[in-house]
Amino acid sequence: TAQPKRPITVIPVPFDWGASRRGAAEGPQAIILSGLERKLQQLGFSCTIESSRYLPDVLADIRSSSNMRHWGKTLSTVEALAHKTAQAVAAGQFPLVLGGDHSIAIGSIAGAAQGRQRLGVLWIDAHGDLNTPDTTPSGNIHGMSLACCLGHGDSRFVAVSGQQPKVEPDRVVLVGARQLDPGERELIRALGITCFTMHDIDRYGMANVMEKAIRIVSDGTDGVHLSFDIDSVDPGEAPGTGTRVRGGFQYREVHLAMEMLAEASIITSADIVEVNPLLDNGYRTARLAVELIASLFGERIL
Ligand code: 6HN
Ligand code: MN
Ligand code: MN
Ligand code: MN
Repeated sequence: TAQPKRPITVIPVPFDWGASRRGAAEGPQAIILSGLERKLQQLGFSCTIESSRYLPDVLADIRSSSNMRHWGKTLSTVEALAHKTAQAVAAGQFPLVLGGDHSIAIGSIAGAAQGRQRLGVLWIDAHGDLNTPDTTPSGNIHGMSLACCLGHGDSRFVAVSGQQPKVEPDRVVLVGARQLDPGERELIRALGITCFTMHDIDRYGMANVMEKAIRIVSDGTDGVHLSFDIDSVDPGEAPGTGTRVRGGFQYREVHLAMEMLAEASIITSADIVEVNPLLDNGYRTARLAVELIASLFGERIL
């Protein structure tokens, strides 16, 4: 069946103050230079790459605390991104947000949730990003973004763009987790969030896991946001990222996941985050990101 091809608005977010190291801010440029636009056009999409001028200049903002590092810079950035993402949705476009570190998902999900009552979120990541200022081991906001979207954490971040929470726990699924902090495990249990760990993928296979994940995030929802952290992929394939964890997705496994999402045709907005060209082996990880985006938008082998 022919899928309706909504125009894609690529939204770059050159921001990395939510992580403990620099470099993810160069991710959008690296992904764009790796041929994103031409690839999407080959797949039949009309595609606009936004400039990053919609983002405020945050350098002078030094508001920070030990358990919410650089929160001032991060808050103004995610507020601007929420607005930009919501505009794209309202214009009938597919927002494809390029990170940047994973803190930016607070903004993209806030934007995607505007005008929707029952957003689903598929969070593909080696981590849970379910810490709060009370449980964070690092103070890095990129480890707290999913918790914020669920209404847990710093109230200024939970309240971005008004509506709170952005998403209900029974419409959230994690895939690929293999490094969860104690507080994150507790929150997953307390909220009853479905989490398919690497153990589940080893045991049941990516196809089974993705079938289940797709069913849960699309059941009764009015849109599904994909938040894809490139560190879900094994560091052997994706070395260019800041918080590498061994034992991630293999190359075909992660493509299969994206291909199944294309087939299911459920994703209405997405972010791809944590590509760090400063830690990469050339453009290897950025190029992988473009390939995975292509699979997500329907590229097939035959
Ligand atoms: N990411 N759980 C760790 C923390 O600092 O909270 C790591 C977070 C990594 C976040 O990869 O998006
Ligand atoms: Mn993440
Ligand atoms: Mn809503
Ligand atoms: Mn991660």
